[in-house]
Amino acid sequence: METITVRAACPHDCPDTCAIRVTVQDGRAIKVQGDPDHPPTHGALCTKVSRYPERTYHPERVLHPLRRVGPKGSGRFERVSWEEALTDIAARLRTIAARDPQAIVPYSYAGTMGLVQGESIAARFFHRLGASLLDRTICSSAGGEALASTYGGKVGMHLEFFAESRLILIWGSNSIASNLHFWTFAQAAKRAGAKLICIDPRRTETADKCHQHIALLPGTDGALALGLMHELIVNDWLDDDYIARHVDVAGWPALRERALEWPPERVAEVCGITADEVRGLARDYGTTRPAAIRLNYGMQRVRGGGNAARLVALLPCLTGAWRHRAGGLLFSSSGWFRSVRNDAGLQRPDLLAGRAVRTINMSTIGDDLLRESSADFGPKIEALVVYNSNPVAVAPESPKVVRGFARDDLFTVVLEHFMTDTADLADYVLPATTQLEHLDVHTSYGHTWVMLNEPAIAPVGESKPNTQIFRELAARMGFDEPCFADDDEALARAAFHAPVDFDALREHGWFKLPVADAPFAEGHFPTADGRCIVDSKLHGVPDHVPNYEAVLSAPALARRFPLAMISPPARNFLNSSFVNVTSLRDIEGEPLLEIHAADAQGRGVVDGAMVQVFNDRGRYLCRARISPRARPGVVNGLGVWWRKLGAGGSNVNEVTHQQLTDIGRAPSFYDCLVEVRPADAVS
Ligand SMILES: Nc1nc2c(c(=O)[nH]1)N[C@H]1C(S)=C(S)[C@@H](COP(=O)(O)OP(=O)(O)OC[C@H]3O[C@@H](n4cnc5c(=O)[nH]c(N)nc54)[C@H](O)[C@@H]3O)O[C@H]1N2
Ligand SMILES: Nc1nc2c(c(=O)[nH]1)N[C@H]1C(S)=C(S)[C@@H](COP(=O)(O)OP(=O)(O)OC[C@H]3O[C@@H](n4cnc5c(=O)[nH]c(N)nc54)[C@H](O)[C@@H]3O)O[C@H]1N2
Ligand code: SF4
Ligand SMILES: [Mo]
Repeated sequence: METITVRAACPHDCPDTCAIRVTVQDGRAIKVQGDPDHPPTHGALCTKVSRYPERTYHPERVLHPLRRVGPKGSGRFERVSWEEALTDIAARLRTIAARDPQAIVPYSYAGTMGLVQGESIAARFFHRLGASLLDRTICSSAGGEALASTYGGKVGMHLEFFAESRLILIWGSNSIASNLHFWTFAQAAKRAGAKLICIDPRRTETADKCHQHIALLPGTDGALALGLMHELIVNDWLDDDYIARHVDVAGWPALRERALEWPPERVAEVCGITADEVRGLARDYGTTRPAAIRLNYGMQRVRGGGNAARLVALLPCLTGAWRHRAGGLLFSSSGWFRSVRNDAGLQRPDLLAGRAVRTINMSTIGDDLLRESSADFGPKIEALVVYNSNPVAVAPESPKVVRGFARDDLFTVVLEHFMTDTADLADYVLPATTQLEHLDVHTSYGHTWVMLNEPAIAPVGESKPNTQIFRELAARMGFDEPCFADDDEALARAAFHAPVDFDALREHGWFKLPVADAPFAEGHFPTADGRCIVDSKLHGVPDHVPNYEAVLSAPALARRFPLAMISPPARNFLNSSFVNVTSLRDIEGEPLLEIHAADAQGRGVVDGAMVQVFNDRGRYLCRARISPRARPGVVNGLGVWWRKLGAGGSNVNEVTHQQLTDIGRAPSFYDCLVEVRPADAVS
């Protein structure tokens, strides 16, 4: 019996990017464990990924190419050979491309965050083809562009130094569920006497463990940040020296004036909290050193998410919190990798050869699949190639997404591990390898280590890496540029510029970027003049932008649908990944709607009963849990279930909409009014 250990990295869309050791016995992965030597993740994996062998050898893995034989969505597929599948797919794509290659749309996101199995050969393929480009906005572009308009990039504090903070605001983040290794450092700070405050409409398991929980209404973070600024100004808690030297001097007076219009009483009314909560939070933030903010994506999935993220990001610039390495803010660390990543080398946009192709926003795929050709839109979408994503479950307003994917005249190819809701609506499903079966390299959006993932086992069944599938498809399309012959190791080697060295990465498994401990202690923001931006050329001076759908901003709609619904992730799933892993689904049980007792009363909603959650866009079924985790007026629909494994073939995105955020063209999933009634009520 031969047992070896292989060095890997977690590929999932999670800020932690854990270092993993895979134990392989006679060619079979039997155990995955965290690597205790990796400083930011120190040997702990989350429950989801510690079940990786269960997912990898799942009896429902797609093991060979499949071609649809029944009507779309019937679930009837037949096994075909790779040769047959790829030849037919290439022929179909060629026919469409002969009319207009922009009618072909790639659809991919972060099923794997790997640079090789993400956008390398795949991007080259679509660039060479002249297909539509995809605007990858579904998760973080509101906050990301907001940060770029404030600090000049997605840069922030080091994860580890949160352990030394005296005050941590955990803002729009359920860290215990979605950023476990940050939570470890926050716990260390707590043990050393730091105060932890959670700002979240939902009383999460993270909120339970903080000293204080401020349960504001969804989409009101911008107002809260303005209120904090008001208090910082009137109480003289600003760091005038830091502002004078490192803040955009032209923009600050206008913001100062705006903030003075937000006294605690006004903030309290808009946010649905008390004026004392605003004052107390401002006092803590204004008078504690060092003070850190862990901002996360939850607060930017609303209409004003971009402006709100800008306002929060300015707080540590006004108090000079950046002077200390344990002060400042972390939203995403991905910008630190910008200078070492060779994205153009991997993705080769030059293969577009000067063709101006349109861009499709992945967040409006529901509407866009239902559009006809027009001068404004360009050609009707005739083909979709989906990889690393499950849009039928995760994209907003799924009634339209499903109708779009179900179109008889749409040709859809899905590269997947499993028959997801999206794969069910495909013409071809191609089996892809998992992280244990392929080579990859990773950056992170929660720490500053570059990571390597070595393949631990041979591909399961007939599965192939995404790269190999696109290589073989390129050959059949007649794309003979040498870049289509690059193998995965060549791609991994090409992924980074110095000082990241692939051979050293292979030896050690990871490489820490040289980022200063307190990067903005002396300014040096990655902006044109090194100062943080208040008045952005693109977006002006930030302001509170109310939700599309809320009691205060849309009173007529709120009379019909009075409850605000947020749909944060369930702890044991990762977006829609892992929903089909039985042991994890057993922990989650069923799709749940948390509702406050005051809202359940009068609606005939009883604890544990099935309910319909609905609005004009659609309805979904789930089980009601009367719970103090929900605040009055807000219900929490935990996501993101596979529709077919949820109740009545539906999930939370039945009711979300496709209107975009103020900055970053992102979905506003948590800006959504609904009504709730018992499932057996007659509509
Ligand atoms: N277990 C698990 N981990 C995950 C994921 C997962 O699905 N499951 N998803 C991964 C992905 S894709 C991402 S992008 C990251 C980050 O993922 P996020 O989606 O940021 O996940 P959370 O940390 O749960 O943060 C969301 C929190 O924001 C709160 N929230 C909702 N609306 C508002 C609001 O208007 N204001 C404020 N202040 N809070 C609000 C929600 O109640 C929730 O607790 O996590 C990753 N990690
Ligand atoms: N209502 C609501 N909707 C949401 C959210 C929410 O909070 N509420 N969260 C949003 C967020 S933050 C995000 S990031 C998106 C996430 O949306 P997606 O990026 O689509 O994430 P997943 O649902 O995890 O689907 C990823 C798929 O990729 C597949 N995959 C993994 N690795 C590979 C590989 O190597 N090759 C191939 N071919 N496939 C692979 C997995 O099997 C999985 O089915 O969802 C968004 N949708
Ligand atoms: S999902 Fe996140 S916490 Fe879990 S193993 Fe992967 S990187 Fe680590
Ligand atoms: Mo995400």
